[in-house]
Amino acid sequence: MTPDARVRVLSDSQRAQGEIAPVTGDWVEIEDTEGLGTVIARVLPRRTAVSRRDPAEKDLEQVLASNVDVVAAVLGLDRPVQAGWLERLLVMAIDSGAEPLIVLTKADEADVDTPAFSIVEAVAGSVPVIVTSVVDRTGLDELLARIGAERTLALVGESGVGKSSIVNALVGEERLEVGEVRASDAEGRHTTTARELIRLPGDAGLILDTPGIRTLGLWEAEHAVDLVFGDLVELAEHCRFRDCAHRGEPGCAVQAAIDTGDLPAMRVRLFLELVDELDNLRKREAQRARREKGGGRRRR
Ligand SMILES: Nc1nc2c(ncn2[C@@H]2O[C@H](COP(=O)(O)OP(=O)(O)OP(=O)(O)O)[C@@H](O)[C@H]2O)c(=O)[nH]1
Ligand SMILES: [Mg+2]
Ligand SMILES: [Zn+2]
Repeated sequence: MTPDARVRVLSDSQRAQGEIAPVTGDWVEIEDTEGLGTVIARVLPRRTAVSRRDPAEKDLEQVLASNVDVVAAVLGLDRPVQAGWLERLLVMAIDSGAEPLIVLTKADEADVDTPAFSIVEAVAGSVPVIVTSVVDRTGLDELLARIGAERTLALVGESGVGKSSIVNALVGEERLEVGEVRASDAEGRHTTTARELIRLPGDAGLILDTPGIRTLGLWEAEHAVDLVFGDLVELAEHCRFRDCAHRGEPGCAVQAAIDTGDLPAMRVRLFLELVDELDNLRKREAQRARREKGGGRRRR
């Protein structure tokens, strides 16, 4: 979009392979050329960027969207909530530099006594949570209020949780294709295959839909300790023992905060689970690295 019109421009393949390939949400400079027509001359610096480490190439950062103001980690209440998954999604949201938000979908299908709400609350910390349903329109006004004119909200989450359905509900028409989920395990079918920026009617802002993501890895898990559980890391500095495991040691500041009711016990449990999981992940990584090194020697 330019101030005057919507234009179609080329992104030459050389640039697409360069250090900054344009992604959905970028502001770009365009120029007219002789042979190619209008092309992208430059990608302007990004205010925020939703990114993950490329699962295939461990150290490569993959930018999924840029210049968004709010990143919503979307979870479906039609399936069990995995704390570890939410932690990793939140890392993407917080690390983007935008405001993080948690959106729970399909409230109309939620079990009344599902543990989902307490798990989400324990992980969320100070991140706001909005419960929605496109069937009875629960929470949609609340979600709209988080966007607002000239702001952009990006939706990220697993396939089938209802990201595109939210877009359609806010736009007021079937703007995007929506896919069924498998009845046995609520697994989605990866209906959305491209990222798309959509303008909401009545100057209500923009919404960015993304394809479902399957994996977030070690990098996200490591950063979850600081980004999602930063308050606990800080608190733990006040434990009497430097190597306190917060599992009943004397002088444990974490336990003290649970006892005074300042800290939900569930939040601490999930934190300790993450720390354990990370230990295991790191051990396995180290083993794999050793194996790969050994294999290399044998080949020589
Ligand atoms: N009951 C109920 N079903 C919903 C709700 N929102 C979405 N669904 C259903 O969930 C399924 C998946 O919805 P989509 O919007 O395609 O999910 P998505 O997150 O965009 O999935 P991908 O594009 O594959 O990443 C569809 O069958 C929707 O009708 C809701 O609030 N309530
Ligand atoms: Mg979709
Ligand atoms: Zn402690």
